Amino acid sequence: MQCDRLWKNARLATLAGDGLGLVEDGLVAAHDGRIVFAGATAEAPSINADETIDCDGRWVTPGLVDCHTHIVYGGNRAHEFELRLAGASYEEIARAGGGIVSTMRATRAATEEELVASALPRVDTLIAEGVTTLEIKSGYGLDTAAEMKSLRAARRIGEVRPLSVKTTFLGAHALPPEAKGDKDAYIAVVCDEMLPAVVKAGLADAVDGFCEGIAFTPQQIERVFEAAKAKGLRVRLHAEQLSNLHGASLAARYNALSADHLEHIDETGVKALAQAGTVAVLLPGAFYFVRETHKPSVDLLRQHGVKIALASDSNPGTSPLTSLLLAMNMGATLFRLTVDECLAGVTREAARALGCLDDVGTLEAGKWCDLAIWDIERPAELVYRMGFNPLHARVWRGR
Ligand code: DI6
Ligand code: FE
Repeated sequence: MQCDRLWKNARLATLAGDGLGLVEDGLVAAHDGRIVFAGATAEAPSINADETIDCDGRWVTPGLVDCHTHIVYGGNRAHEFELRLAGASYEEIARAGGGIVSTMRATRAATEEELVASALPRVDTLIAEGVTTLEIKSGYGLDTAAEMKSLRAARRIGEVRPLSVKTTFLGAHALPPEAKGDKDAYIAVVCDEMLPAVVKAGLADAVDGFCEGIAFTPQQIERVFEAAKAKGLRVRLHAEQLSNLHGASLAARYNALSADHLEHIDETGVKALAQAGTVAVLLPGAFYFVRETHKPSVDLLRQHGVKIALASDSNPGTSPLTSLLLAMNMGATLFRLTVDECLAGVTREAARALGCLDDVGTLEAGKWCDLAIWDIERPAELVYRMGFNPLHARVWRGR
């Protein structure tokens, strides 16, 4: 077998199948950016590589996948953080015209270039930890021009960095002030104006919404989902974050890729996700940062066989986090996820949540050769440490 590049003397966590897919003495071979073999050295075909890299026994995992971020935005919300430290709640600040709307103002005021420039240091922090696929949502523009600007900035990030970017249109994130409290009228604009423009420009890979008391009702979200379906786009949903409006069941009814947050999900919601094969994306950074106390019911998710992903939710208001390693530690410490669940949650299950499991998320022949190579003795170290980055090297599409 001829290939461009071969990584030998590696310990692999392929994540293929259900578990970690551990291989003690393994190798990965890539050709034209795709994996042609990943597995035990003893089972490998004879390979003739242009370049061979000796991993010296290091661990190799799939490149990490951050499947839920709002990483493109203007300004920051350090001031609101101070208000919260003085006793104000997230919901109080949002209702007083701060929160998402304050980031909307800064996002509208920024140029596309400025949005890219301010996001890149955050994106680079993720890249430095081995992230090779990144989902980026809009939702801080809240009018057609600013939503499109944000999504163009997101696409641009995938052009200027060695990284696969998946974009998600989140027009139904919050009500902009010019809507004067009329949520139904705004949702009509999202469906009839913003979404068609975004789709026409090829700027969205999926559609998301925020189903919550401070955001939109299930009925309003359903209109967005209908519009997405008509355009042939898959949906996902911010559901059950601060209360239970039965968003998970709604998402499942629309065959959603994922339902995200889920702190307040009940068994009916969990069953619906299981039946639809919708991935539960848990966001411990947001849980931690808003000092939520109601935990997502991981036991119910396990019991019903719902796949669990973990993401940073990187955003200025509820999760100013740019570390999937720390998200894993929080998933384990706060939600009691196992090491295997955490590692699968930022690789295989995150890829499933983005609908790109055929291309990334595990080390298997045919997928992009996206690798993270780690200076660790055992995979649990990736979950166990806090604020320490053991990445040795990162490979995106074979390079
Ligand atoms: N849920 C969240 O945690 C973020 N968006 C959402 O729908 C918060 C976004 C923000 O506060 O800026
Ligand atoms: Fe979010």
